[in-house]
Amino acid sequence: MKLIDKRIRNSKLKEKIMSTEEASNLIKDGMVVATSGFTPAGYPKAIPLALAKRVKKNKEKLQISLLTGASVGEELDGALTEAGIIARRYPYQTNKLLRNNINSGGIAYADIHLSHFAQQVRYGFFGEIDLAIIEAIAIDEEGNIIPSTSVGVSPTFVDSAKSIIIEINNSQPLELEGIHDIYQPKDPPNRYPIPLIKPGDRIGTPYIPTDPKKIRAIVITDSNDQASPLAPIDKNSEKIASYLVDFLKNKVEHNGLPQNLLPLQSGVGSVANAVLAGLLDSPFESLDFYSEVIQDSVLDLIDRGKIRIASGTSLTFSKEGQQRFINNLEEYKRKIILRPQEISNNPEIIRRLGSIAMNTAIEVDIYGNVNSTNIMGSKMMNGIGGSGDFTRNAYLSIFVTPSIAKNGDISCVVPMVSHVDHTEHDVQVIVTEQGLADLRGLSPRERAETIINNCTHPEYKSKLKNYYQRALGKGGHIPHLIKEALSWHKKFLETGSMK
Ligand code: 0RQ
Repeated sequence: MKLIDKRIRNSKLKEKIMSTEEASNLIKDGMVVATSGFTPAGYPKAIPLALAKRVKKNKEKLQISLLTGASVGEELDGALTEAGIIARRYPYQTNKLLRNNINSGGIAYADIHLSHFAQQVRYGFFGEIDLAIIEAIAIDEEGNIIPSTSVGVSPTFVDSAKSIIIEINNSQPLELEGIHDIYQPKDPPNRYPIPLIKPGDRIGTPYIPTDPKKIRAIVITDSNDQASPLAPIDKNSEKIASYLVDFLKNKVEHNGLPQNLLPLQSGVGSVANAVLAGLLDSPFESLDFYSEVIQDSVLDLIDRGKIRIASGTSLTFSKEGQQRFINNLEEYKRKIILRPQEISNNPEIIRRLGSIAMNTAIEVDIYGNVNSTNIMGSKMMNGIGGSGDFTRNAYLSIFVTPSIAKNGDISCVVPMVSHVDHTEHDVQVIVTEQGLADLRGLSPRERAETIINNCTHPEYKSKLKNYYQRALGKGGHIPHLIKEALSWHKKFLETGSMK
């Protein structure tokens, strides 16, 4: 069989094949455009590049609202930002140029919990979706889309959009077929419980149900997902990982946590990666992952025979990870399931499974509030992503962060965070390279003492103790000297150091 017949199995749909330039002409000024893609995996690449090139060349005025699953690659967020095409952006991003435009007010960005996004699209919160652009490995006989390395919000975009463009990406292996499990809940008042009881349950279809009449164009492409380079694991990340593994071991021995723990969720980044690496040499076996992003460290754990099942919404590998995954795809496919982010991050399911959530903070305060998004309370970094979905609903909600940033000029433990994403009500454990604070059941005053004693850097410990002692003199359930609490950040902004 010819490759094209394997990739497009509905012969009538082959008539829709066109060049990327022609397909990009379907995108018009003012449109709401929704694309596949989650943490640079499975996003369309050729059409956005063609669009950006044309707009720049012709100096066209063309601006769109861009909706995706989460962050996407340079070819989409980078190229469209550079060409001035993005007017509005939802729900998460990690692109430097885009971030700068958001922070200067040039692009309107709303940072949204990833589990909420699909239903908010269906509820019409972002207006009608004019066009969905979806990367696929194939289209089946009925015209259904078989997605590539991520699912994200694609099923909802395909349902809601007036028209669909498909990028068939020949560099994404056809053998991915069967890894996906697509299920969409009905909307209130007709919503039923989601029938997923165990992380490995399959409850949907291996393709995105698609109305073939809406498919306006198909383009054939051949380029890899932008790989995320993995930072080497540093000493501090190793320390954080070892405190965390010891804590979990202790909970298994003394607090009835099962031997194979509970389904794990881990954020992205180097500390998160180190924590998963810490599990490699831990005594835990038969681990389940119910997370959003599946990174290289999950492949390590699978290879070591530590993982029973890993469920997520995207495959976010380094260059070597991509190759390793492809070389042993049939084996990995037995252990990995990709779901819509509405299911991978679903509060109902996370509460049911009793996940152990591990995410990274920018800063934490002495009472346990966490800032994950806004540097110095004001400059957007990436977004809340899925951290809130898991943190609010997990069995155990853990945040990790180095105790200092910017060569020690910033303490990541402060009296009051400059922006709150996760409140004191949601956060149960904080870990830095200095130690671990177990906040479960503690009053705010007990939390402050534990966090200051266990997690702060020696350079800042006496300063924080001094603040807390004087705040105690003022009394209150959460003792604070409000003006002084806020002046920590002010001092950094004015002098370049919190010291
Ligand atoms: O600055 O970029 O100028 O070097 O913040 O910090 O240490 O590189 O950390 O890459 O692990 O990201 C929270 C942003 C951490 C990420 C965050 C500065 C620091 C550096 C980045 P530079 P690092 P990481 C799963 C769950 C929210 C979404 C989430 C994130 C930059 O983990 O986006 O969890 N999380 N999703 O120097 C000022 C401080 C600072 C600081 C660090 N206290 N004050 N600047 N920095 N601490 C994924 C998804 O949901 C898709």
